[in-house]
Amino acid sequence: MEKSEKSIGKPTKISYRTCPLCEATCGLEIHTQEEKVVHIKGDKLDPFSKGYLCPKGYSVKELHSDPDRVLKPMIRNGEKWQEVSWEDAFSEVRRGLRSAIEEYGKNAVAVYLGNPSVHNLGSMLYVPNFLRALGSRSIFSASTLDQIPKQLSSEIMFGSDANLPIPDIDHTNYLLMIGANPLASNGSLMTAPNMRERLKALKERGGKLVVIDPVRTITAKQADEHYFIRPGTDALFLFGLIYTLFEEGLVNLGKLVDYINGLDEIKNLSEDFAPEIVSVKCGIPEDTIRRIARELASSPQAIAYGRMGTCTQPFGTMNSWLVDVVNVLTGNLDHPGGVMFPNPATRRASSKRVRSLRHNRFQSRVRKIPEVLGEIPVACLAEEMETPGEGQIKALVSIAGNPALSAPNSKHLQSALEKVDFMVSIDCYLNETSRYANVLLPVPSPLERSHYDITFYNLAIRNIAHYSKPVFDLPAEQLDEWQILLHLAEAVGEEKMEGDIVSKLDELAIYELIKHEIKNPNSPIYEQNAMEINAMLMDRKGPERLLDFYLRVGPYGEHFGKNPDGLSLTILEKHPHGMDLGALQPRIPEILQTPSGKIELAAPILTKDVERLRQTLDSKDNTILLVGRRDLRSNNSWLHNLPVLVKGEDRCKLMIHSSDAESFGLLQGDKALVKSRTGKIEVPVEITDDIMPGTVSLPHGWGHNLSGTRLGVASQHDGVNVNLLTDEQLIDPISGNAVLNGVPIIIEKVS
Ligand SMILES: Nc1nc2c(c(=O)[nH]1)N[C@H]1C(S)=C(S)[C@@H](COP(=O)(O)OP(=O)(O)OC[C@H]3O[C@@H](n4cnc5c(=O)[nH]c(N)nc54)[C@H](O)[C@@H]3O)O[C@H]1N2
Ligand SMILES: Nc1nc2c(c(=O)[nH]1)N[C@H]1C(S)=C(S)[C@@H](COP(=O)(O)OP(=O)(O)OC[C@H]3O[C@@H](n4cnc5c(=O)[nH]c(N)nc54)[C@H](O)[C@@H]3O)O[C@H]1N2
Ligand code: SF4
Ligand SMILES: [Mo]
Repeated sequence: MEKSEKSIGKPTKISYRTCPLCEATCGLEIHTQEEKVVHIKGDKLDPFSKGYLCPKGYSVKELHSDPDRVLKPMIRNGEKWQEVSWEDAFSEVRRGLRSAIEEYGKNAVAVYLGNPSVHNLGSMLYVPNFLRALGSRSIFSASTLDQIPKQLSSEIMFGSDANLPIPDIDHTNYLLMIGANPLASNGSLMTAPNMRERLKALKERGGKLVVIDPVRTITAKQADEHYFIRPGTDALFLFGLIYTLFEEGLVNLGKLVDYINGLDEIKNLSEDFAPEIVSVKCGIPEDTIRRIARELASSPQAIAYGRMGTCTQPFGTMNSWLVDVVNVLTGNLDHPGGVMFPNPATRRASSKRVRSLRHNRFQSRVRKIPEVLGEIPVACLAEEMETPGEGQIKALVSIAGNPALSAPNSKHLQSALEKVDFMVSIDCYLNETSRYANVLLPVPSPLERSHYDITFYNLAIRNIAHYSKPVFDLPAEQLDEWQILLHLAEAVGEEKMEGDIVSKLDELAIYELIKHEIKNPNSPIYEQNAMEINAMLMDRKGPERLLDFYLRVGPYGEHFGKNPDGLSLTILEKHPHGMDLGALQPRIPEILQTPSGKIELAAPILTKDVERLRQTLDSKDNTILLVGRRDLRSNNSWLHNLPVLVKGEDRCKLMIHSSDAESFGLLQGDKALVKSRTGKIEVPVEITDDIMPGTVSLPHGWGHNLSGTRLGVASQHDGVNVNLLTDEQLIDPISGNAVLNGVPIIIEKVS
C-alpha cells in the first residue's frame, strides 16, 4: 500500500497506481511530498507491467500540476468565463437541459462520451445512471471513431460485444498484425503493458511477427516481415487468405467443429477473391498471401489481429469479421496462443444466454444511419445538431471528449457546436470543444481519484485485477466525476431533489443493481435477500461499493460468503500492486450468446456487404490516400499541454514517399497544401520511403491554434488538425464508423 520513508527534509510517501492514460494499464510508483509529486517510476512489483512505463506515464506528474487545468466550475457569458459554485453550476445545467427537454423532448439532448471516460472508474460506473435518467436516444461516443466495427462483428458472431477475441500474445508463435502499431500506441483491444518486450519474447521463442500496414512503422521495423497494403483493401487480402485456406484444404476447425454456422457460405463467398485477383488491388504479392495463409494454418499457435487501420475505414466491420473468420478456420479461436476471451474479475454471469442484436433498432434522423450498440455514429453528430425539424439536437453534454478536434470534418462540427442552444462539458481543460460549453464542470486529477480498469481487463491478455486508491485526497472544493454525473442525473429529472442528492441516488444505484442480480439464475446470489446483500456493502459508497459488488459476485468472487477465499475489494486493497488471476482459458461454448448457440461465420448482415467489396475489384483508383498515425508522446488530442510531451521537434508532419514528393515538386521541409472534399490545410512534409507511394500519413489530435481555449503550452505547439480533411460522409456502412484512414486527398506544393 503506502509506506513512508524519510528523505532529506520532508517525508516522502510512495503510492502505487495504475496509469489511466492508455489501454496498457501500467503500474506507477508515485513518490510524493505533501501535495506535490516528486517522482514517478514504473512499479516493478506490478505483476502485469513489471516496472515498464512509457513517457506518458511520467507525464502524469505534469498533468497533475498543470496550471491550465480547470479547478472550478465555470459558466460562460459570451466570451467571458466566470467561476461559480457547484450549486450555481448545477442549477444552470438543470435550467439549460430541462428547457431543451421540455420544449423539444428528450432526444433533443445529446451526449458525447470521449475516450478518457473508459479510463475512469467513476464514469464507467455512473454514466449509465445519467443516461438512464436522461432517456435520450441521441448517444454518441468515440467508439464510432474507433473500435465499434469490432464490437459489432463480435456481437454478430459470438452474441455479445462484451466478448471480444483478444490475442494471447505471450503464448503465440505467429502474429499477423494488420493496421496496428502497438509500439507507438501501446496496444489496443489487447491490454498488455510493455509490448516491445512481449514482441521480443515472441521472437526469442522462435515465433514470427508479420505486419500489414501502408507505413513501415516502428512495429513493422521490429517485425520479421512487413508488407505495404493499399489503404482500405484489407478485406481483399483477408478473403485471399480465406480462399487459400479452402483451396489448399487447410481449414481446421479443431474443437470448434460443433459450434460453427456458415462454413459453406464463407467458402462460396471467398471464391471471387483468389490471391492472384486481390493481389493487384491490395499490393501484397499473391505468393505472399498464400504463404501467410499456410503459415497461419500450420503454426500450432497463431493469431490474426486487426486494429485501428482495419476498423476506421470503409470496410471496418467486414475486416473485423474476416479477421476472426481466419482465426476460426485456422483453429486459433479460443485456443491458447491464438485469440481468447478474457474472464475479468468484474464479469457478471449473464442472465439471458441469448441476446438480440443491438443494431438498426432505429436510425439517425437525418441520414438514416443504423443505430449501433445503442449509439448513433459520431459522423452524424453535426448534421443532427444543424438540421431543423422534429428531433433536432438542441443541447449537448460532452463528457471527456474533444470532438471538435477528434471527429471527422471538424470544421462542420465546430460550426454546429457553436449553434447548439446549450452545452455542458465535463472536462479538465478549457479546450477546442469545451470552449463552446455554457457550463464547464471540472474533474479531479487522476491522482485524486481511485482507479480500476473495469473496461480494459475485459480486453487484457491475462486476467488481471488491480485497484488503486487515490494518491491525494480530493481537494475541498472538487467533486469526484461520479458525483458530478449523479448531479447531472438529478438535473435532467422532472422533479428537483432536495438534500444529499448524491447519497440518495447512489443508494438507489446499488440497490437496483442487487435487485437485478438476485433475479439472475446464473448469479451466485440468485434469490438471496437484497437487503441482506446491501447491508454487507454498507461500509463503502460510490464507485468502491459498486466495484466491491461486481468483484464479489464475479467469477473469482467471494460470492457474499459462499466462496470465503474469493475476491472482494478488501482483498484487492491488500494487493496494492495488483493481482494476476492467470492466463486466458478457453471459454467456448460458455460465452456464446447467439440465438443458435454457435459462432455465426456468415450472418446475412455481413455477407450481403460482400458485393460492395467485389465491386472494388473493377474500380480504378489512383487517388492519394491519407492515413493516420500515433506517436508515443501523444494521447489523442489532450496531452499536448504538457511540456515534457511536446518538447523537441515538431511531430505534426505529413509523411510522403520520395516518388510522390518528387512528382509534386516537394523537398524536405517544404509545406504541402493538402485538400479534401471538406477542407484544406498546410503542413510541413517529411519525405521518407517508410510509407508506400500513393499514401500519406498525418497524426491526429493537433490544431491547437483556436481562440478561446486555455492551453498555454499546446497553443505554442499547435500543429494542424487532420480532421479538417476527414469527411463525415465517409463511413463503414454497417457500423456507421467514421473513415479516418484512407481518405482521398489532393496535394500541391505551397509556393
Ligand atoms: N483523424 C483521426 N481522428 C481520430 C483518430 C485517428 O486515428 N485519426 N482516432 C480516434 C480515436 S481512436 C479516438 S478514441 C478519438 C478520441 O476522441 P475524443 O475522446 O473525443 O478526444 P480526446 O482527444 O481523447 O479528448 C479527451 C478529452 O477528455 C478530457 N479528459 C481527460 N481526462 C478526463 C477525465 O478523467 N474526465 C473527464 N471528464 N475528461 C477528461 C480531455 O481534456 C479531453 O478534452 O479520436 C478519434 N479521432
Ligand atoms: N501514443 C499514443 N498511444 C495511443 C493513442 C495515442 O493517441 N497516442 N491513442 C489510443 C487510442 S484511443 C487507440 S484507439 C489506440 C489505437 O492503437 P492502434 O490500433 O495500434 O493504432 P495506430 O497506432 O493508429 O495504428 C494504426 C495503423 O494502421 C495503419 N493503417 C492505416 N490505414 C490502414 C489500412 O487501410 N490498412 C492497414 N492494414 N493499415 C492501415 C496506420 O498506418 C497505422 O500504422 O491507441 C491508443 N494509444
Ligand atoms: S503505456 Fe499507457 S498505461 Fe503504460 S505508462 Fe504509457 S500511457 Fe500509461
Ligand atoms: Mo481510440
